[in-house]
Amino acid sequence: MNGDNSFVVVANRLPVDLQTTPEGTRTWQPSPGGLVAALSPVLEQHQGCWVGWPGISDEAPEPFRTDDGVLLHPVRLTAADFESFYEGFSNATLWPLYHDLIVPPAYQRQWWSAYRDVNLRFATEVATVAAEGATVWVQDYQLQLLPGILRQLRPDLRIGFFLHIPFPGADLFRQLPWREEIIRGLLGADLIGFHLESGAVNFLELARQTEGLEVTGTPTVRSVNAQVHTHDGRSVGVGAFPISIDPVSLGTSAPGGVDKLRSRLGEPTTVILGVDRLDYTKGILQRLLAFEELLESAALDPAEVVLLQVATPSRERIEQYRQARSQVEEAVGRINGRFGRMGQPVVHYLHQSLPKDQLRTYYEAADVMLVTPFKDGMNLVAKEYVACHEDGSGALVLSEFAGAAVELEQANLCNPFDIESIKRAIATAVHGLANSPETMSERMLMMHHQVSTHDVNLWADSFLESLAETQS
Ligand code: GDG
Repeated sequence: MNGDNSFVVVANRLPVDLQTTPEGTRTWQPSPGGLVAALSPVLEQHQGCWVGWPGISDEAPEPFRTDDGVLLHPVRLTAADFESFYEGFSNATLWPLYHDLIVPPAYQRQWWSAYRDVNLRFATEVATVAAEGATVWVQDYQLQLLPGILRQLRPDLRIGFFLHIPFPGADLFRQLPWREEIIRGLLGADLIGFHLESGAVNFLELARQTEGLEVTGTPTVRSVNAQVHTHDGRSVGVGAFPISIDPVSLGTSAPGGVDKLRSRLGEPTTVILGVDRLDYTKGILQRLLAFEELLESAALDPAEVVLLQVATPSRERIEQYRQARSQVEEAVGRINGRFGRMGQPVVHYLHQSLPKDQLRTYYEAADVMLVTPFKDGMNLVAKEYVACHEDGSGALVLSEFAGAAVELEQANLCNPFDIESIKRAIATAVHGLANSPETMSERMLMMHHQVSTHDVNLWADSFLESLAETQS
């Protein structure tokens, strides 16, 4: 039997946290992030439903409504599912493959089987909650088979899919033993969205190569001009929809917070900041090495500069994440050993998740923001930093390989594979702020204008309007 939700979002995770009351009762509390903030108005308007995993294995509480009237529908995953579907196929196969093999992907048949099972389970849940003719928006790489399964279960639905990470070139993707299944799964959607036109181009090429399908048009941004024509006579739209931030959900920093932070950091002339999930794609080690060499060569003075690195814990049971963490922590220790003074480390390192308002204070306080991933779908941190510098202060060092570099072209761009390039970009940013503040300010203001006129609402609206226009 069909459900009664005319708009359904499905993502690996539900936007909730498990909380325990003082009496010991467990309750599920909504935890709105950028995606939730962007999708909530649409979900509310349509009495929408969010289907996803509640973040804890072997638990699936009853569906419940948030204060905003959004229905949260939990999907149960066992500890074994979590290991094979999430840590295994999603994060040790697809994640490295889609990020251009920064570490080697592992291809394990048992993980693939779990990925198929879990996608089927999610699809079955969606099929029960979606009303006749409903719009379903599937999110991200963990659920790429879902559009195809759902199309079979419920041909009446209008299905959109958005990929939050890069989509690799055909030569890389073709390594995947289950490449046809993934492409076919995605083609169950009416519209497939990527951050960048390059991802869309890669997908079209694969549809042609692996499935022998006819492709027409070329991908455009925030509209649909390219189609894949499937063997069963459907046309699937493909386009680029660069995600962005919700400036409101960045919150406000506490009054005097910036001064307090700078004072706690020892009143340096220059505060350099990094904020990342601790992920090997983010290039944290490379930026530390670049910083170390700049101190070594006296291009930066340890008495004047500090680097504050927030590295949020992430996927900690996966071996390559453990390695990335230990390499980062070894470098932090070494740099402080070499260049710190008693009570004055030159690198302040936090391996923890901070409250949003504290993060905002860090963004505001930072003279130079370092965003140096080897590969990144978009990178919201870069956009959040820019959004917090509406006065034109600060400088952004940004990897050419972050999706955000397409829009933030006035940043100090660098090649994260080239340590000299990272060093040049950092040194140019630090010295530019001192020597040519007007130019730096103009550049920041241009980027700020871009981010404020292209926010997350534009992302959601343009995707959903394009989806509504697709021909079923
Ligand atoms: C994937 C893609 C794409 C980080 N530390 C803390 C914290 N954060 C928040 C940031 C930002 C978010 O997490 C990270 O988003 P990113 O976009 O930078 O990176 P991924 O997590 O890899 O996201 C990426 C994104 O999906 C969206 O499509 O841009 O390319 O990889 O919002 O602020 N938030 C809080 N405390 C922290 O310590 N509160």
